[in-house]
Amino acid sequence: MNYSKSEKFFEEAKKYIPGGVNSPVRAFKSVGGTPLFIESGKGSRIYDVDGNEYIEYIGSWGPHLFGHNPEFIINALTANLKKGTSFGAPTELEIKMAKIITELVPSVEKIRMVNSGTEATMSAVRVARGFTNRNKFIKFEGCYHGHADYFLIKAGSGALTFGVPTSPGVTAANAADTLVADYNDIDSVKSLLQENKNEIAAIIIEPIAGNMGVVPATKEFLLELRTLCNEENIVLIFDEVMSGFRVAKGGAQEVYGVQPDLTTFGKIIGGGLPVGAFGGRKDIMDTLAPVGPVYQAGTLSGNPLAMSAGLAALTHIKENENLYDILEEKSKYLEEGLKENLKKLNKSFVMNRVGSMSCLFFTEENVADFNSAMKSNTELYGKYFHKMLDKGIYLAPSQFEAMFISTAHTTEDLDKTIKANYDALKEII
Ligand code: HOZ
Repeated sequence: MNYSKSEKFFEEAKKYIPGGVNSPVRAFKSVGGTPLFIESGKGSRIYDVDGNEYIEYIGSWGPHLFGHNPEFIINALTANLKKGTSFGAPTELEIKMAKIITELVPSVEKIRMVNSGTEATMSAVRVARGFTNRNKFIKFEGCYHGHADYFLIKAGSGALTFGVPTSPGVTAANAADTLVADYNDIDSVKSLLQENKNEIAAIIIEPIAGNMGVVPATKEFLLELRTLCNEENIVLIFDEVMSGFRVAKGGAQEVYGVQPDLTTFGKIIGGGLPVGAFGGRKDIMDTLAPVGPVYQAGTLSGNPLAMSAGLAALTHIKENENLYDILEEKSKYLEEGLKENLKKLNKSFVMNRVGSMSCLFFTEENVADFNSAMKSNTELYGKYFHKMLDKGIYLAPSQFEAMFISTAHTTEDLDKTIKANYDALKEII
């Protein structure tokens, strides 16, 4: 394929933007080569500035549950665009948005809109601290909760991709109240609780980790976390920025049957526009200003355009009874095809999948936590990524990101992907 225009754009971009990108993983640094500059997207396809077409599995890192640019989102945006882009004052759309989220996710009694997952998680921890009058919180190694200072400690996603899970610029003081436990290891949580009796405000977890590849928590682990939080009056926060409305209408908490006290959202709830949210128990949420003393605010929070796109997405989810069955069917089809390829090639690389979120790890050992994810051969993943790209399949440019399937992926798309996967693997192993 010819990538010359992308290469030219990248050189130009690097002059004005650090690394030429506005978010590090996009730079292709961990897989090598030049990032593609995208011109447009429709359904399961994206088109780069050189005119190349790809079947793609990033879906803007999660939001595009229905593929790129579905008509119903364009219509909602167009209708609202004419009314005004931002008021910094309440609109009816915000009520509709809050209402639909509380209907779909029963643990959410009240919700506040923000502009990104990062804002959602940082606000959720602040409100948990304000509610409990405690400072410390527990996160898990390899989980990524956005880039607020105190979360960038043993974090996943881009930080992990570049081997700097704990970022310079995070001061010791910032990190002091962040305690890190091991994913799926309840004993590591119990030890921290014992060492920090009555000091822990919150435990925050991605119930389906999507930032060290896809690594689901076990149900037992989440149930035990729930019990410990009840016993110690700790706020349990599920970071469902990725899994929310992705794996089920009610997110991972519906799949597992475990209710958190607070949930953070992003990605799908914006229908492709920048939206995040955090919500949960009424008594906790009501410690937020202007009802309570915990301050949190934002000029663009609840922005009418973002709300209209998000509301269109959530309404579509609410009204489509068999949506998640369709996604499961497509995702299973792809998983079985890829596993069949591995069998034919005598390789037993691990494929983790929950609904339409999945990850092919280049390791033959079970991946259940950070350390096992780290056993992946990232160099081989880089080779695989480029082989797939050359065959017209656009995957995440990092071993430690998820692969997302949308309702727009057709059987033909999936078959092409399975064939490309076989050919790519054959060429590199
Ligand atoms: N690491 C981010 C997703 N988990 C990447 C976001 C982006 O580059 O847009």
